[in-house]
Amino acid sequence: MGRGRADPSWVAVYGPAMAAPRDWWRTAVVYQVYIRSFADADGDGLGDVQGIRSRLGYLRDLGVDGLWINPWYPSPQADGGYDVADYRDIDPAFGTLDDARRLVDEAHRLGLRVLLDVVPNHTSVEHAWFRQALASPPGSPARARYIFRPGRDGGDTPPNDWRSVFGGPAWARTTGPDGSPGEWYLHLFAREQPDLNWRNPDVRAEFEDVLRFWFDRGVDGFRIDVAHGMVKHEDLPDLGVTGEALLAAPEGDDHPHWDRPEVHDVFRGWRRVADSYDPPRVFVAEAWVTTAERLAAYLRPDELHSAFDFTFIRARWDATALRAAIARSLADHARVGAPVTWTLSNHDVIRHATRLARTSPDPARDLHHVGGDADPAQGLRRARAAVLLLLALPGSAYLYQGEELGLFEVEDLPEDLLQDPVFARSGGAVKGRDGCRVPLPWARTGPSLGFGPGPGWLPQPASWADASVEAQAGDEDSTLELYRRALAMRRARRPSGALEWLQAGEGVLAFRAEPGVTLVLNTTPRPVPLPPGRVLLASVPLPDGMLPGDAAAWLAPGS
Ligand code: TEU
Repeated sequence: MGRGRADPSWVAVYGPAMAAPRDWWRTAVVYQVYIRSFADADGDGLGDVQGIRSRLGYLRDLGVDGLWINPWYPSPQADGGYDVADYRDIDPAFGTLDDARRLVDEAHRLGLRVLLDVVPNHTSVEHAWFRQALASPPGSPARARYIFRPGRDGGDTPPNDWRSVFGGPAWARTTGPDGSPGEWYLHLFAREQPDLNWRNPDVRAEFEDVLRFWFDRGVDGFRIDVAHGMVKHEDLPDLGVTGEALLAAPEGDDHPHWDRPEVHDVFRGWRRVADSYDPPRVFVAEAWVTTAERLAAYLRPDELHSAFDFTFIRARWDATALRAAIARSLADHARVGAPVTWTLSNHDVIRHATRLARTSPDPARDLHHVGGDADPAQGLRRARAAVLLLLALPGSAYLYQGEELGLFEVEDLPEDLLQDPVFARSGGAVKGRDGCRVPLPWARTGPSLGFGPGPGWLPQPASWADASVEAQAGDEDSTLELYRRALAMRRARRPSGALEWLQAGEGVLAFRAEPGVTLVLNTTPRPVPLPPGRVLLASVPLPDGMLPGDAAAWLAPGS
């Protein structure tokens, strides 16, 4: 693989808007750009780098501090780009390295930070290392970068009982040049995504170099894919359980492939790389671990800066449960001096306007995109209230593209258009994640509602014309304008310090966060009296002195 060298034309441009403190990430709001579905400049149906460049002004006006871009590297796209063939380039379908340089420079001039997505748990089968491994004999150094093993029972049974997150066994068998069956390789996700061996020094050196390649080009940080899965137990022991149980990491250090203690040393090395830059670069981990305490272990001072807290993705719409989960996350993060990174949605989970619309909510079921009864009006109402909760909390927040438009999960996509490998690997039982990845509607009209000059890679519901940016901009009652007002207010008084819980009635959550905004959230269907204070913002129109059901408000002292 080629080694990246600093390219002087890529020196980061930090304009006056970027003169923020070095710990900007502690209170930042970051907008997730799912590149395939954000904006398509060249009309091939897939979003691209030029598309993102053309919408940077929108992101600045929305009021976010930066963007995280999902993988844009060359990839056969077996898993939406999470199967990377070359970590130091851009897929021609998305653009060129030169386009990326312009994007980073322009974003910085607008005061926006740029985070990329690094995928270290696995590569694509098309990656040069994996091709080399397949072409090399068992026991060779090329195979040692991945996890190859002989099968059991004379070779025909997988080396252990691990299952892929996407369904089916986590092992695929290789075939020799003469067509004879050979060793098996591990893939915790699709078979096109072979797992790397993080006990191999080549792997560690390679990824530190990949980080430098992009940091040298001005990139401000990385989201780390499957940070909790990278290091496996040396002996690859059987799990002894099947199905769903595998997806939930148990508490403790001994799960053979999730949340193992050895991974922390990898991140100490990454932190040293990030800290060698001025300004220092940052990380946000995607780590599905069982408790806030275990998540906080990734955020010790010499490890990662931040990690998504999935509290809201898993929580019920209930003030008591929400309060308990928030308090736990705050306390566990405080112990390591890290801010909490709150989020409501991302490209893997059902859109929260639909999750919150469920009339018989079951967060576990929703995580798997299997559908259920929904009340869209309730969903949108709660989604608008939820973002006021999110943005009132101390710490950082990540928004998923389209949530500012109140978009719903598209649950009726025709099956022949589905691309998520989850659909095929589950034998059609799980519809998969395409429903939250439908291209954004920018305009009321056009073949893809302003996403691009032609149709997008997935069709948008007709109702999205009225949800488009064009339809909502300037309409005071729209969800887009609610987000803009909330983000502008938050920039003026970023909640950072302590949070004080306030007395509130049954089903109501209330707190005051330094430097002084009070949040009141009513999770019941009935109106409740508002506490005293001056209303700064509310998720619905407020009748005199009352907070309606499924609504939230921000208050300041005074009347
Ligand atoms: O996701 C990791 C993960 O375990 C889940 O979010 C999983 O994708 C989901 O529960 C399956 O329904 C990360 C990426 O965010 C995801 O898009 C990738 O598919 C996955 O890693 C593999 O790289």
